[in-house]
Amino acid sequence: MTIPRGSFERDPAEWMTRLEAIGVVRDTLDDEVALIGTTGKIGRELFTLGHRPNQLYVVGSMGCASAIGLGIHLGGRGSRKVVVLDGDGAALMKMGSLATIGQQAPERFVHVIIDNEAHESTGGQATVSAGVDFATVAVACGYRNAWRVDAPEALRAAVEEAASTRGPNLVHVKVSISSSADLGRPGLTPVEVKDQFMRWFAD
Ligand SMILES: Cc1ncc(C[n+]2csc(CCOP(=O)(O)OP(=O)(O)O)c2C)c(N)n1
Repeated sequence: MTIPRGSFERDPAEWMTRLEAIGVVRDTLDDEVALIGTTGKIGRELFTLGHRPNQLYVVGSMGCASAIGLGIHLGGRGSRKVVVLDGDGAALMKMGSLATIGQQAPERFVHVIIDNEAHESTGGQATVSAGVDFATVAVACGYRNAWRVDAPEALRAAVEEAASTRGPNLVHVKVSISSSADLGRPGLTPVEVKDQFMRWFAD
């Protein structure tokens, strides 16, 4: 079994914001990568950073982003990479998906868990993620590599390597509990986003 890499070094007061983490992941990847944002403010922040046809926002179905990402990977004919932006609450809600992903072993799959130790989107209720080592869970489930990071440079390096190394791979990143008071929502309907994404994916 692979040994997860990295550790959380910083004081939680120094953790980057979720928006910053999403921006780092998005900027590290090219727009040939399918980028799936989980339910709540992760998807909304991803949209706010700039909509692209390769971005899919999972509205409502909390916990399902990684399973949807796996399905997209399995359905893909080409060599497209799939990167899932998950939340700690969402990942915990459907932790069984890690076992399915490990078993299915999608090779171009990167699972990023953006962990603020809370359900921030719905009021900041605490999750139990402070006591959960997602990187160890992932490799125990069959992921090929996993990283723990809590700084922007380390996140960039981990995502770069995770996206260019045979997967499935997981990056667990710690972020602060914060968001903008006037955060927008996708200006396209979920069906419009899905149709656009499917056309892009089929190209
Ligand atoms: C099954 C289900 N339960 C609850 C919700 C409401 N809900 C939407 S986002 C969210 C919080 C998600 O928390 P997390 O994944 O940790 O992401 P964060 O909001 O902290 O970025 C909740 C509870 C939902 N959409 N679906």
